[in-house]
Amino acid sequence: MKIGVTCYPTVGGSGTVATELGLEIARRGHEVHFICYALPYRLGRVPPGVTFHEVTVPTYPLFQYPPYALALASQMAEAVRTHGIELLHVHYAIPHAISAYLAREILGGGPKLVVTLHGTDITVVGADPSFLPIVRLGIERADAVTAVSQSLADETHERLGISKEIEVIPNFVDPDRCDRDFAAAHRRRLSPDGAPLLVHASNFRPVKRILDVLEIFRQVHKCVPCHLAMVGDGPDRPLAERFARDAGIAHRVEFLGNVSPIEGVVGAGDVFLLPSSEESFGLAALEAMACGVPVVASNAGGLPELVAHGEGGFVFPVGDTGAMAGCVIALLSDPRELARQKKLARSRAVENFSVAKVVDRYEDLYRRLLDR
Ligand code: GMT
Repeated sequence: MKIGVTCYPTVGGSGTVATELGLEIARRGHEVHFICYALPYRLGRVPPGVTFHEVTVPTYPLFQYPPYALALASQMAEAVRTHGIELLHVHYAIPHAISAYLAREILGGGPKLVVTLHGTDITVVGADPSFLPIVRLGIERADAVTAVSQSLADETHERLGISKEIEVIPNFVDPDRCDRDFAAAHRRRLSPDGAPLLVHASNFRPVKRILDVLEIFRQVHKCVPCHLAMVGDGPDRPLAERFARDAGIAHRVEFLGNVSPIEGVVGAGDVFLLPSSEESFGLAALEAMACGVPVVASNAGGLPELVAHGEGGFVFPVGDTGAMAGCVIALLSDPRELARQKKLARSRAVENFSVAKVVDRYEDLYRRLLDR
């Protein structure tokens, strides 16, 4: 098969999933073309069978907002024409779904279109009236639409008022990316006194509620001295740094920025915190589980589909920092139970969300569409 993939190339779950999926599809002998405005951060060395097509957007004094969606559509059409791409798989609906639809219109037919919804493309920006009609059109004209959780599929039906079938294909992880020695080296640095280590990783946007992360840590640290590693960056970082200073916990909290590979730091932790108000899936939590780190999370969106309460993780109502802190304290105070939860986290990730199983489902979807 010849597959075109479009995603945001920046650090983030949708770009990670799109890139790892493309790479795995290429490993299975198919031809994969990434069509993006920059080389996806996770691509690294471009392997045989993978081609990168850079989308460039010309500037012009009239363009206060460079028309990226149009440049992308033209580049997609060109790549399809030149390389015989049979299927375009776009990740994150805005603006990729409508660009793919336009590309097919330019060609007068041709490639099958698959749109994978990742979360905020529906729950935050996609539901905004300025985007909703165009997102709805892009979804309705696709040959197949997938969502990373049942919760996101349901929200898409409700918020967009569409009845189109949405196939749920969860995100996935490669458990072999967890390197115990590398994680142990991070742990020695982040917890030189050997105290427990809590970890959070995100883009520090308001939906991640990173002040809740710090509040949970503050409560836990009062009972069980520990450390907190904050991985990632984003708009709420200054607020969080101020909170840590004001709460007198700054000396135990390290803001690390974006790190690569994320599994190094995440895998160094004892517990991973994700108290988000919106979370279609929570890929960072899955990465933690795969490294044997139990997750304490909110029950927002698709998180309860990933984190089974009591089986390598725990979920609580959004904003209930007291319950989340209580859960972490109980875990850290009971080494046998913590060790049991670490094992359960790893096995849940491996059994339900490993790359091989989930990519089979995408490959099967591509075949079904191309055989149609
Ligand atoms: O919109 C974001 O916050 C970023 C977006 C992304 O591109 O990573 O995150 C969403 O997609 C991820 C990959 O499917 C999911 O793991 C995240 O849960 C989802 N974020 C939200 O729903 C807030």
